[in-house]
Amino acid sequence: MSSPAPAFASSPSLSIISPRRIPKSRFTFKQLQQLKSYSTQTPLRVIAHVDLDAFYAQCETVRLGLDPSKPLAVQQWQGLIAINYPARAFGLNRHVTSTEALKLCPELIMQHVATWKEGEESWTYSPDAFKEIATRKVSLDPYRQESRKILACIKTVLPKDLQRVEKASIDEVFMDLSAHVHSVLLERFPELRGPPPYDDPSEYLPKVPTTVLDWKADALVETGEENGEECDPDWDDVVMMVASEVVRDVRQAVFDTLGYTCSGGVAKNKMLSKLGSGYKKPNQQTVIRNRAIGHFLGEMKFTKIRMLGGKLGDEVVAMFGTDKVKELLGQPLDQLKRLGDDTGSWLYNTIRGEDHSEVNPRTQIKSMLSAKSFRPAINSFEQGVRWLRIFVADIFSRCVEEGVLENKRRPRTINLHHRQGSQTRSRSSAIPQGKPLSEIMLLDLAKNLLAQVVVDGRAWPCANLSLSVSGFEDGVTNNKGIGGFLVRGDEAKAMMSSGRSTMSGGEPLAKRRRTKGNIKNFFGPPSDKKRDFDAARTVLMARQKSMREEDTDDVEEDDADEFGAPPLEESEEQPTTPIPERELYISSTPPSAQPQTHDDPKSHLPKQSKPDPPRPPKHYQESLDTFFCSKCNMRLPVSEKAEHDDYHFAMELSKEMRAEERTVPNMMAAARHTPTSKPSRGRGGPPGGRNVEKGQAKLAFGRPT
Ligand code: DCP
Ligand code: CA
Repeated sequence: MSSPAPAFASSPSLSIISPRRIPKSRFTFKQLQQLKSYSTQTPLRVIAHVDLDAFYAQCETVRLGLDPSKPLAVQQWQGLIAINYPARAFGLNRHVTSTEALKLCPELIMQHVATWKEGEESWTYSPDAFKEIATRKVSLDPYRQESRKILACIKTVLPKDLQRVEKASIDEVFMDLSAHVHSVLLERFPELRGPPPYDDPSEYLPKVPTTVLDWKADALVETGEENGEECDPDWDDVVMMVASEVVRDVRQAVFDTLGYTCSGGVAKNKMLSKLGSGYKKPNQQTVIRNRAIGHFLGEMKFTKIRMLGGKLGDEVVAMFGTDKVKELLGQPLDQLKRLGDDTGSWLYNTIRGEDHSEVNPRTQIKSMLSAKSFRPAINSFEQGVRWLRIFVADIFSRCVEEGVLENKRRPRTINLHHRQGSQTRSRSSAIPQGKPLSEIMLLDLAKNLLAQVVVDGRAWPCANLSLSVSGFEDGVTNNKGIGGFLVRGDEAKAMMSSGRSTMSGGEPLAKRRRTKGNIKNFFGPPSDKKRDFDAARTVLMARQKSMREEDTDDVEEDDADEFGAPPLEESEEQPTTPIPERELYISSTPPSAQPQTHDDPKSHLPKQSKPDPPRPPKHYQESLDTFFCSKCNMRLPVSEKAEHDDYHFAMELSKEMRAEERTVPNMMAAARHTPTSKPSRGRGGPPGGRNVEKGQAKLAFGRPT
């Protein structure tokens, strides 16, 4: 809906005093004043949106020092994820493969994104990356770094005390320019400084002194009215013009300092300013004056509006048989509410150009995720750990950017998602808050989560792993007890690098631990499955041990809550759901009996008549090569000795844990085989983490003290 053309309303009080009608603005002193406080209600509000042109492609052009007029695309495996404007002229878009792209544009420069390689400590640009999808993972770090520089540059252009900037994505920012423009207006137009007539803020502002506004090269969205441009401008037009000067300066500074072009949009709210920045690209800016909103939106497909591009947009199209804003404007509110009350109201306002959402400079990262789909699938704990190292390095470097070393912000929870076929399993644990976050700490936690999945069985082949940290909170900086743990600045950086070198020095951690005379060496050369299980179990044991040590050491601290119970979450197919009580699920099935998806289902153990302990399948009993287990007083095949000992080991571990009256400060699932008469048909953890599935024993732990 178009804003009414300036009506130059007369102040009622003035018209009493003067028989002549003095032309006035239709905006009041109060509305002008509200700009200063970034009010979302003033009709003079002004927001800008800046979006980098073909962002990743520009990053590569700048990084490589290339001529920006040359066609360039950013490649990810066989696809293209960013295409610069010279390349778009050849008809290239994101749906074209790298091979097709070269046919369309033989001189195309294709730069593959940076990647992390399994076993390497940092991402690199590798010419062979596109061939190595199985062993590499994409890194967006180079683009994030540039994004940060751009944001910092934008902030230097705006007055320090009058800026409100929200990073909306890796290449977009919103700026609420209201307060800044307010100060410029008062400087340029002394008549606005007030006080208002009769000291009444509801008095109308004087008329704009000039009818000529210099919009420079800006794209000005037309009003669509026959004499639209002949109407005298009002203060909202002047506000837009001043804001567009600011945006021009911002864009120029980004280009001069960093070499990037971007496009801008200026309008009265976020929704419109974003539509504005995309209206004319590249390297242009568009102003949507209030008087042009109706015309601008009316001509548009509503599916272009944020939030209406996906399912909701499709639903609206299906319900009302149109994708045009103009036609939807004819639908009364109660009709739109067929989509739901809130959605209907939101849609009603949105297509009329109304959006009162704030520019939020404190929009902060809530979670970070690093993931990889495996083609081919991975098949061992060791392989999984190698990917975890990459995920952790990736996430930790982003945590550092968030100020984790200075303890400004830190995550509270770490989550691992594991997908095997159509089944997804999740494991979570709390990140101890009482000591500095380090890469090695995250890796230990991540390994522990993967070990839990492995020990539960049916972990391989794994098609997708993802690690995330969430629950970011501002760091505790004033707590005396915790303060002792905080490491800052250089000290922290040194610690971080030592963490890295510890991890990267030769053998993986799990392997080094295993070689210290552990149970695996006693067993002799293990089968793959056994080795995998051992590795996972070793991690769990080490974790349990270190948690005990931590518990003892840290309990002295002032704030023991910092070491409180982490929420244990476990789910399948669904996002993780917190469990009210801390519980440890103990699988009752020995690993040899657990169904593996790659196993022949017929090879599953037959039902045993005797429930305790597990008995080997018949063909094992026929073997002459047996050993006698004094613990369960029976003879078993030597080939099963390792796993059988595992079973006793796990039983002891389990007993030990039961015996522990106090709770360990972090969740730890133990390797476990509880005697059973038949193999578990369970599929990992209980759905939603609440029910103990068949074949599992549940150990409930009390609340931490
Ligand atoms: N991106 C991606 N995959 C997508 C969309 C985007 O990897 N499906 C990445 C590459 C882009 C960057 O995000 O360079 C920014 O996305 P934009 O949608 O803003 O697209 P561009 O900046 O590339 O182009 P434009 O000039 O249209 O903004
Ligand atoms: Ca962009």
